[in-house]
Order: sequence, then structure tokens, then C-alpha cells
Amino acid sequence: MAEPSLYEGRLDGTGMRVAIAASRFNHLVVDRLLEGCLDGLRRHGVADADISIARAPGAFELPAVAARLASSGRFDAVVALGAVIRGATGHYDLVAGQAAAGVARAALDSGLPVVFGVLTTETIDQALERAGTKAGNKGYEAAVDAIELVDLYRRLPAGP
Ligand code: INI
Repeated sequence: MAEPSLYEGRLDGTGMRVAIAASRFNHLVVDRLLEGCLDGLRRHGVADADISIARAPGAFELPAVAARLASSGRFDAVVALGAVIRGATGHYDLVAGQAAAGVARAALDSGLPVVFGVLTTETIDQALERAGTKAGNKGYEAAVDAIELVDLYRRLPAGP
């Protein structure tokens, strides 16, 4: 009996070129995500010379910036980092929803991994917990996800 085919990405980022789109809004939180993301990339073999960082004003702008980076042909993956905090905005749902949908669309349109490293929380404390304190660092996780996906895409059968 033949075994099922299993495709899984490995966590070796050697030689991978990664772009990070990071928003400036709530930079106290997002700068911690950026640190975590850089740490995650470096620890998995991505060279600093292969990392580019673009700063967007807010999470609402991340999809457009990520889409440009993804379509540039210069990167193997894009990581979008931001923090949308309900306490800080009356249009939380709009900003968070557009950021999520837009990042997903950038991934589908470009065919590249575009990872959603955007925190969506009720309070600044919850955001800080996920940016390098009690609950890990979503930027680090996003970096590891990007490396895994680049390798997975290389292994998956190519489309027509
Ligand atoms: N942008 C964020 O990244 N996080 C937020 O919590 C936020 N709030 O609170 O409004 C936010 N707003 C700005 C938005 O992303 C755009 O930059 C702005 O609307 C201009 O298009």
C-alpha cells in the first residue's frame, strides 16, 4: 500500500529573503513585535542582508504595503506586523477586518506567503502580553510561520 503524500515545511531560513511590513501606530507594541520577528528570522538562519523592513502608518495600510513587497519579486515571504487595540479606536472592527482580509488577499494574489502578525486585542495590556511578555511574541511566531511556509510552498506541487 502506498503511503499518503505529506507536505511539511522545515524551519531552515538559510538563503531566504524576507520583507517585514510593520505599522507605526501603537509603535510601543509593534516595535516589540518587530524585535521578536527579527529574532525569529535570525535564529532560523535568515541573514540580515536578506531582511527588508517597510514602515506603514497603521494596520489599515499594511495590506497595500505587503502587496507591493510581495509583488516586487525580491522576497520569498512577507510578514505584516501591527497592533489594533479596541480601547484605542472607535473603528477597531473596520481596521482589524481590513488588515486581516487585505493581508490574506495579498497572499492569494501574489502566490507568496504573506503572514498575518497583527495583534487584535481589547486592551493595550493584552497586546503587550503578546508582544514579548506573558504570552510570547507574535512577531517571533510570524517569522517562524513565514519560514515554514516558504519551504512548504517549495515542496508543494506547482499549479498550472
Ligand atoms: N491603526 C493601527 O494600526 N492600530 C489601531 O489600533 C488603530 N486605531 O486605533 O485606530 C489604527 N488606526 C489607524 C489606521 O490603521 C490608519 O493608519 C488610518 O486610518 C489612516 O488610513
